[in-house]
Amino acid sequence: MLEKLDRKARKKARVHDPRNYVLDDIELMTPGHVACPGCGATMCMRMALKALGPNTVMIIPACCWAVIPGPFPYTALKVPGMCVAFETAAISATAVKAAYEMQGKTGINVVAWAGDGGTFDIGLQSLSGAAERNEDFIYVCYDNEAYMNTGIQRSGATPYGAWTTTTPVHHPKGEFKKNLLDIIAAHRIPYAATATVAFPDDLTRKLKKAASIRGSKLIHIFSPCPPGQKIHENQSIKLSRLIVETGMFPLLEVEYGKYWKLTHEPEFRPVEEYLGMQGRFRHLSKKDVEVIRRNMLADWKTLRAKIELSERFREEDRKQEKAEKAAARRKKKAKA
Ligand SMILES: Cc1ncc(C[n+]2csc(CCOP(=O)(O)OP(=O)(O)O)c2C)c(N)n1
Ligand code: SF4
Ligand SMILES: [Mg+2]
Repeated sequence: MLEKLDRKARKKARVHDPRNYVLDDIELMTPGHVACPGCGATMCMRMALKALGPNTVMIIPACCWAVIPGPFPYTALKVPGMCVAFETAAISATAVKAAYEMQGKTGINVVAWAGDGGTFDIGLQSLSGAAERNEDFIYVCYDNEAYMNTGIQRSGATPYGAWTTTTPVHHPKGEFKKNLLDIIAAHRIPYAATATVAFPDDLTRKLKKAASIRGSKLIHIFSPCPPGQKIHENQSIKLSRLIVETGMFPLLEVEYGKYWKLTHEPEFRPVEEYLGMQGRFRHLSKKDVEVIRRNMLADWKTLRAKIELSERFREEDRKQEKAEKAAARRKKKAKA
């Protein structure tokens, strides 16, 4: 029914159902790129550019996205891009932002656009340094949970139990995925969030919010990779929805490492629905699935506690603000 409504009516009908969401018309990514069909990273970029607009510069370390725009002099990006060494996304973005500022050019979104290998592992040191200094950039990690560009090797973002070429079926990954949001929240940057392309309203709102804040911002986007996760090329959106609705990838925002907020309450569908879609988990036993489910539920307990605590912090802040205002009023009155 929604498809039959015109653009205006669909926009008006928008509730929190991502299917009702109408993306901005602006198109800053062209067809003719060289990504695989169904590539989630490509959808992420298209949506991100719609949110950020033409005053954006992409700083791209070694990853699939260093290849996707196509060979020089052609490019599928209508914004400037700069390819940088694998481990340097955050520091390169810092340098580009500083160069613009020295030229008096403000209002440009300098975006470090890196894969999970370039973020969770090899670029973590440069990201940590830049975040600790609160450098002014948006860091996007499109996370396809392995080093896909070089042939699906395991990364620190690869989940427990997954097959990759370096964690074969008879010896799948035995470690749990690093928690990037926890790591980055510990740097107390003004804004960090998670997103997926199955929730475009949430994703674009978070990017717009990041663009409106000065300092370091990080958006961690789960990004399906059909050849790497062994899914059909038409299943990327479904997979992105299921990772959220099973509770495996909470949609979150965290401000200053202190205020945690859930932006979508999952349905908590069985984790088998998400795992079962992917060839990389086909070898898992019932026991393995149970380990994954229990670990996920334990993570949720910690997360709920953080969210509850955040609400208390906000309440305390409100009280403090009220008290300060009252004191200022009293002072003014006494002077008068
Ligand atoms: C210092 C260095 N080590 C290794 C490589 C080879 N390399 C290029 S892309 C890549 C994989 C990147 O993985 P990720 O960051 O997850 O992005 P994806 O390919 O999955 O998009 C690797 C290992 C390199 N270019 N530079
Ligand atoms: S290998 Fe994966 S991430 Fe890379 S272009 Fe193909 S689908 Fe996209
Ligand atoms: Mg990757």
